[in-house]
Amino acid sequence: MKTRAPLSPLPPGQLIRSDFPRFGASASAPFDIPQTEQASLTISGDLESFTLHYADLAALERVSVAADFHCVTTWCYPNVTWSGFRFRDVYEQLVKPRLPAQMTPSIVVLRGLDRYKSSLLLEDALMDHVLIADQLDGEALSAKHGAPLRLIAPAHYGYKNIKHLARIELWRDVASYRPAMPRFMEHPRARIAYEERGRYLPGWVYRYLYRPLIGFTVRQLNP
Ligand SMILES: Nc1nc2c(c(=O)[nH]1)N[C@H]1C(S)=C(S)[C@@H](COP(=O)(O)O)O[C@H]1N2
Ligand SMILES: [Mo]
Repeated sequence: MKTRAPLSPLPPGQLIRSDFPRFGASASAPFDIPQTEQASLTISGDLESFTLHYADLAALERVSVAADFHCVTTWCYPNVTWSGFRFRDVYEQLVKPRLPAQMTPSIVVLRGLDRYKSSLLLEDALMDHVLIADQLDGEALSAKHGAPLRLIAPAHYGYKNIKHLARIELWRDVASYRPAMPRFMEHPRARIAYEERGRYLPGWVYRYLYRPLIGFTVRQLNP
């Protein structure tokens, strides 16, 4: 296996893995994965819903981002290159013109085809390196890692990096989002640099809660 070195110094509490496993909560739910060119995103929330097609995204500038991938359970897979379209470009060029007057969203809710969801503050989603990606290390995104489209937010823990992205909701009020997981497990921001692993408890406490779950989850999802 190719050896990989992290691009940035390891953030607090993270440990390098030599493989990039499929990881997450809901990978066993059956769902169909469309071909990339057939992919679409439903845009909804405090606006009249509409659909973006892959061709709408493909008309935007293509950008690549290389970053270390960090799961909140403390594993890190170094130096992954994603390619796709900036969330900011999608928002500014394709979504903003369709927002009702006076509507300023504060939160973005992201949903996958497997019914997994999470949220980002709009200001975090508009950061430079946040992508709607369709490629990983120069190849079309695999089913394992989130085909056909995946949100990539490299400054945020893996659980904000929604695979199989199907729907983007924009809400005025952050209270419009209710986490699927118990609230203490989902931080509204989840910035890696600040070890925002979850709500209520200090970041380092979660290291010890989550580490024992890694082996089991990896075995279950990577037979
Ligand atoms: N749709 C969907 N996205 C998801 C998850 C999931 O279960 N479903 N798990 C999240 C978690 S906790 C992590 S660490 C990363 C794992 O990405 P990977 O499977 O490509 O390693 O995906 C995130 N995005
Ligand atoms: Mo994760």
